[in-house]
Amino acid sequence: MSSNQAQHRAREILVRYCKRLPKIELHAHLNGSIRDSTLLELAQEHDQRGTISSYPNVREIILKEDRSLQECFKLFDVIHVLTTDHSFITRITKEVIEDFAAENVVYLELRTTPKSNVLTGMTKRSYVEAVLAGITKANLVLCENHQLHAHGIQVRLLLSIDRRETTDQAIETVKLALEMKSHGVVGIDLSGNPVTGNWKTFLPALTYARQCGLPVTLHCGEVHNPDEVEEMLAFHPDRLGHACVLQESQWERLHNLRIPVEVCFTSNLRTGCVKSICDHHFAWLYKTHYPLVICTDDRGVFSTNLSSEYAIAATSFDLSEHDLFELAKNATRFIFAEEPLKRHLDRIFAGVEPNYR
Ligand code: 6MZ
Repeated sequence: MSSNQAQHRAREILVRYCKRLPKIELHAHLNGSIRDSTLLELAQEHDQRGTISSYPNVREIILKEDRSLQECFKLFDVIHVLTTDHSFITRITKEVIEDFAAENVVYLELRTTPKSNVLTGMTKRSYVEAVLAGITKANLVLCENHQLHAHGIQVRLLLSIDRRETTDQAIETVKLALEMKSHGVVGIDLSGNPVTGNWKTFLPALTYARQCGLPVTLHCGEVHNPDEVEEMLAFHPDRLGHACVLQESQWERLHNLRIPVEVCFTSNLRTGCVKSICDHHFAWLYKTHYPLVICTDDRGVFSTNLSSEYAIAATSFDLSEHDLFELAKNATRFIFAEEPLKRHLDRIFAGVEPNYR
């Protein structure tokens, strides 16, 4: 076997292993995780209804390979035009869950920004209800095919606040999350274009969430903004998304705070938040036994999946299969869901551990 063939074979074995591994996904945006084929179908439907002006343009934007961070946010604007119907929201939720289940994700914390739209009669509440309907549909389909998904997939929801929103809109989202707690909403996320708005606008809403016992995760340090990073660390959220661009003293501070970090390799590389995989802060986090979890961010927008992200960790940082298993297993410590579910997930990992030593 040539060395190329051997490498190819080793890669195949690794990818198969990563797919088989039970995994926890804690940073996945619903509208960033839609299949390209579904987006194209929705675009065609809108084209026939005359609700988008140029199908070829939309198609080109959807299928573009490389995107800067700002181009990503242009794409999100396009996607949001395509997903304004309740039925579409239900459909994409169901498909996204099926896709994660198909690669052995056993717990998915899906996040999405509740949106209102006067034209389609959508309110933040009806948006979330459409998402919940998608979760129910996915559960039904997956139950019917339970032999394909030995451990099943538990889905919980985080409601996101977009950095373009106002304080009042953010508070509305937190109130909605509190009302929907019994339906599987387990926390709040602050996301959106990092060069837009001021995160302090959302501090009243985030503080309110915390006072009411809702965990909070913040997108932090996707771009150079040391003052914001400083303030976010002082707020001490329950988790941090990305945390790529920090100053020396802030890395030290983070190290002491031990706030779990949601790491998204492909997203960080594609958007240029991190120059190369060798420069990725995962190396430092991992070496120092820092609490972290590997995630996808936007599996559709970045054409990735959680198994590939684990494979990237293995090949780029020389991790063994057992190291990957430990990473996946430890992620249960950082979920926002209730304790009994944590114990259920721990049992899944304990049950399969002998196969992964
Ligand atoms: C910050 C991001 C993001 O909420 O409509 N989003 N926010 N940084 C990122 N890194 C690339 N990727 C996605 O999903 C899409 C929304 O998630 C946030 C943005 O607000 C985007 O509009 P939902 O389901």
